[in-house]
Amino acid sequence: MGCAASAPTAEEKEAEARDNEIEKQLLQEKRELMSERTIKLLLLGAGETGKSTILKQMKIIYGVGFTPAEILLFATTIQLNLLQCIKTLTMAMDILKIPYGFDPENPTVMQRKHKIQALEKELNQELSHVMSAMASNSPPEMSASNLQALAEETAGLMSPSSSIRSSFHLSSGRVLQRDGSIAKMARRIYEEDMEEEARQNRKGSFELKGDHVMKSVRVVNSERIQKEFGAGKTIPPDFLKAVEILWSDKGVQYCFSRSNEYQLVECCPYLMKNMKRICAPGFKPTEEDILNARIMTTTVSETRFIADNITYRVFDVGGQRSERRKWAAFFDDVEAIIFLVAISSFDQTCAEAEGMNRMVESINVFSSIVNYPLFKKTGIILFLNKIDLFKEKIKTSQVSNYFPTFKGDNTSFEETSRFFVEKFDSLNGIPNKTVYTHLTWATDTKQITKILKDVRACIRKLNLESAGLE
Ligand SMILES: Nc1nc2c(ncn2[C@@H]2O[C@H](COP(=O)(O)OP(=O)(O)O)[C@@H](O)[C@H]2O)c(=O)[nH]1
Ligand SMILES: [Mg+2]
Repeated sequence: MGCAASAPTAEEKEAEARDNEIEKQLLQEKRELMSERTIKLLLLGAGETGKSTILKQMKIIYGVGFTPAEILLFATTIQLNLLQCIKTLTMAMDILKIPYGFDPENPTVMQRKHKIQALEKELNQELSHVMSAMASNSPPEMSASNLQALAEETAGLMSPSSSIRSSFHLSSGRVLQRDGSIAKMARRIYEEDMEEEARQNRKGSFELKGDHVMKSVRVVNSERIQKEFGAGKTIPPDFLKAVEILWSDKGVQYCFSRSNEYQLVECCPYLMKNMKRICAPGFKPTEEDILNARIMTTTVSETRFIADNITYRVFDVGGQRSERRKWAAFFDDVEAIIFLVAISSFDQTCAEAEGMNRMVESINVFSSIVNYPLFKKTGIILFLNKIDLFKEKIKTSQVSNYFPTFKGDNTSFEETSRFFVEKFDSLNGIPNKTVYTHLTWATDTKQITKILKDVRACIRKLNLESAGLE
C-alpha cells in the first residue's frame, strides 16, 4: 500500500516559507562575506611569457599606477634594453655570419654570395702560394702582413661590401694579377657594385655605408658607451646615430628576421621605433613604454587591488628554471592561477636550457601545474599570449616544422592557435576541471581590459562554486 503524502497544513507552509527565507538570508550574508574576501591570484609561466606585463596592466587598469621611483627605474631599464638589443644584434651578425648590407631580397645576392665564396677559396689558395713564393723571393709591393690582412678580411665576407673592394684596391692589384680568374671575378663583382652604387646615387640615397656601419658597431659595443647608461645620465648622441645606422642596415634587418635563432628581447622593434625619444635627455616613459620594458623578475612581488568589492592579492614570480624553486612557497590557499605561455615561442629555444624548445618547456611546466594535487580546486586560467607576434611569425615560420602533429594550414591563425589551445587543454588530467583559455596580447591595454573583466567574472564564479554558493 502506498503512503499518500497528506497536503501541508497552513502552519507547515508558513514554516517552510520561513525556512526558505532564512536560507536565502544566510546565502545572501555568505555572499556578502565572500565579496569582502581576498582572492589570492598567482601569475605563473616560464620566463619571458608576459607575467610581469599582465601585472603592469593590472596596475594601470585598476588604478594602482606606478610610483615615481618605479617610473625612474623603467626609464633606465628601457634605455638599457635598447643598448642590449643593439649589442645582441651585432653579436648575432657575427655568429650567423651575416654581412652588414646583406639584402636577401636582392636577386643577385645569392649569386654574389657564391662568387665571393669561390673567390675566398681561391684567394686562400693564392695566399699560401704567394706566401711560399715570398719565402724565397719577396715581391716588393706586397708585404706578408698585407696579404694576411687581406685574406682575413676576405674570409667570412659573404657579400661584395665596400671593405672587400677596398682590400682589392689596397693590395694594388698584385694578387689579382697573379691569377686571371680571381681578377676577372673580382672585377665583375666590383663592376656590379659600381653599377649598384650608381643606381643608388641616382635615387639620391647613396651613402658610403661600409665605414659608417663598422664604426657604429664599434660605438655600440664600446666600454665608453656602456658607462653612459644609468639613472640620471645622458645618452651620447653618437650612440643614437650608431643605432639609427645599424637598424637601417639591410643585413641587420635580415638578422632581426632570424631572431628565433638567438635570444633577443621581444620589445626590440618597439624600442627601435622609439629610439629618438628613448635616448633624449630627461626621457620619461609612457605607459606603453613601461609595458614594453623588460626586467627579469628575480623576487616574488605582491600587488593588491580592489575590483567588484574583492581584494585581489596578485603574486608575480620569476619564470626561469632557477626561479621556479621559489614558486611552491606561495602555493597555499590559491584561488586562481593565470598561467602564461608565449604562443609565439613555438620556434624558439630557452635561454637557460640550450636546445629546449620554449613551447615544449611551457607545456611541461603547465602540465605539472594543472595536475598538481593542491590545485585541484584552484581556477586555472590559461593565457596563450603574444598573439600579435604569433600572427606575424606564422607568415614565415611553420608550426608543423616544430610540431609535426599539426596537420592544418600553417598560415591560418585560427588553425594554428586552435592546435595549441587543444594541446594545452589535453594536458589537464583532473576530471571535471575546466581550464579557461584566452588568446592574449599583453602589451595591448584595450584587449587586456576586456580579458581581465572576463577573468574576474570567471574567478568570482569559481570562488562562489567552491564555497558551495552556486
Ligand atoms: N609584442 C608583445 N610583447 C609582449 C607581450 N607580452 C609581453 N611582451 C614583452 O615580452 C617581454 C617579456 O615580458 P615579461 O612580462 O617581462 O615576461 P615574464 O618573464 O613572464 O614576466 C617584455 O619586453 C614585454 O614587453 C605581447 O603580448 N606582445
Ligand atoms: Mg617577470
